[in-house]
Amino acid sequence: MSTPLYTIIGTPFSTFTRSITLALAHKGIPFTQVRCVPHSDKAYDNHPFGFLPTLVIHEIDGKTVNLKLRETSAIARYIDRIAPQPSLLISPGHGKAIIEEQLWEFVSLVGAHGFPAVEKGVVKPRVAAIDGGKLTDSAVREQIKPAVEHLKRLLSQVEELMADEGYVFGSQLSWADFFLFPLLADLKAVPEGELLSPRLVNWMEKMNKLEAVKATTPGTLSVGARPP
Ligand SMILES: N[C@@H](CCC(=O)N[C@@H](CS)C(=O)NCC(=O)O)C(=O)O
Repeated sequence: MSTPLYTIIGTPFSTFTRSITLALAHKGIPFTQVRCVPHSDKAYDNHPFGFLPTLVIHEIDGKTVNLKLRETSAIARYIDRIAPQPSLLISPGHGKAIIEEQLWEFVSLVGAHGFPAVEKGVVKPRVAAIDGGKLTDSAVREQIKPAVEHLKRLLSQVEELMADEGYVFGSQLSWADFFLFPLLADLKAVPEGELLSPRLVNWMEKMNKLEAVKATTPGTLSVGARPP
């Protein structure tokens, strides 16, 4: 078997990294994954600010380039261009979309507001408390109370943007699902997963049936893993 043309730099534990590996798996693009955490030497070797992920493109048109592409939304655009099918884009009429750009609006909102609210506010402190083993459940709940209140509001705003059933944009699986899923899979793995509404739980059950989701689950919080 030939060496994959793409390497993704980032631990499976990283939610932004998983958005990309979900798409690569869904589109059947072979890749190698280098498991490292943010701000590690490996991360800095590939990203000026030590963030995850970086997609290393080894060849373009048969020529070795080893180009390092950073920023998840830029990587998503590249993947769409080299492998347009199966499409992860939407058209007007998919879910609540009136124009195509509402897909990227959703993706950007999830990255800019969802990531800090879910990961920094709730999941990371909860996992640190579980691993530390010193705080009681009620002490943790007290500590993260403001973050939980913020997250509740954010989840209901996210749900507002979603179609009433199916994927984020109804019948069309899209990048919106692949950006939201890693965050909510982490949330579901901690006690604050109780914040997920029936609509979000149904959506997660639908997502869990995808082969790409199954293929990218090892190494994530949802199976009790820790980085890298
Ligand atoms: N804007 C970046 C954000 C990526 C990001 O925040 N990745 C996380 C890992 S999931 C990270 O590297 N965080 C390091 C930090 O916050 O210092 C992108 O879209 O790729």
